[in-house]
Amino acid sequence: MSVVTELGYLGLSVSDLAAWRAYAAEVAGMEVVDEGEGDRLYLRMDLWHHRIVLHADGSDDLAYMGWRVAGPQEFAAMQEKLSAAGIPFTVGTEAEARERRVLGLLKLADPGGNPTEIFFGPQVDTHKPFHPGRPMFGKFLTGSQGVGHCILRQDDVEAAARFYELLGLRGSVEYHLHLPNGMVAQPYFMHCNERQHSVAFGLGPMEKRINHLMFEYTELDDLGMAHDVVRAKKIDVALQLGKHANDQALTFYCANPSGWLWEFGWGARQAPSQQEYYTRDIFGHGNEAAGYGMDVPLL
Ligand code: MBD
Ligand code: FE
Repeated sequence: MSVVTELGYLGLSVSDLAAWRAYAAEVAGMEVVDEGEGDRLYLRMDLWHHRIVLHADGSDDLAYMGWRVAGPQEFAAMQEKLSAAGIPFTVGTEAEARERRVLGLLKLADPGGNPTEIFFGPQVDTHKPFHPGRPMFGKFLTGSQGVGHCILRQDDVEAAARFYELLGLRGSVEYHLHLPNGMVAQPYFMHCNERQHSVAFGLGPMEKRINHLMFEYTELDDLGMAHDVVRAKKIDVALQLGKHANDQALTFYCANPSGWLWEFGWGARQAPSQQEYYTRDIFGHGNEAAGYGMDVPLL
């Protein structure tokens, strides 16, 4: 049985690399690494070579997501599982694996058409302490929980759920949200480790592949500091500070330089072993800046 263990890395296509460099460092506190290639920057959140690559190729959307498997045996077993399920994939060449700083790489697409990669063996720079882009009280919460979570575009939620189940994630609908138009939004959340969800979908049609990336600080004060910076820079906030019912993280959502959202968080609980659903959040998460695909009433 081969299952993915974490959302390990993301590639983002961006048009304004300079704006992203400033946002990642000064707003989020990530370490920006420029290796002089000219067409990309790396964002570090821990000891990995990178968790995020910013590719300056202009589409301002998700470029790819990387899901980790434990090692070479799991990597081979995953290929057998995908083949048996009739899911097409290509095995990354040595050059492609080196580009991602991994030992082994598969490339495929999820049912929504989102470029998806499965890898093992990330380059971990244990010799290079994490150095935040601005002073931080603590760290980014990664480790066995991976980068964070994403909400993705999926036209067919059932197909998406079956695909991510095959990869080894579990989950279900976790909210029934009554919309002003009388419809009920039923977002679907899936996990593969203690992080309450690593991927979610089912919030309706989306312009981009990705609605948001959530990442988490270990210290509440870092979330507060980020919030102060966002307010001082007058960056659009789509959802105000609030606490989700499912992961119970304190979060807010603000625009990134590509015009989609980063959800800054702290204090999430771990995934419970049995499914639950909710009809609203615990507090906050008021809707503020509209037009970011998060105009859903969570309260
Ligand atoms: C989340 O992380 C989220 O983005 C939404 C919309 C609801 C619950 C948890
Ligand atoms: Fe989220």
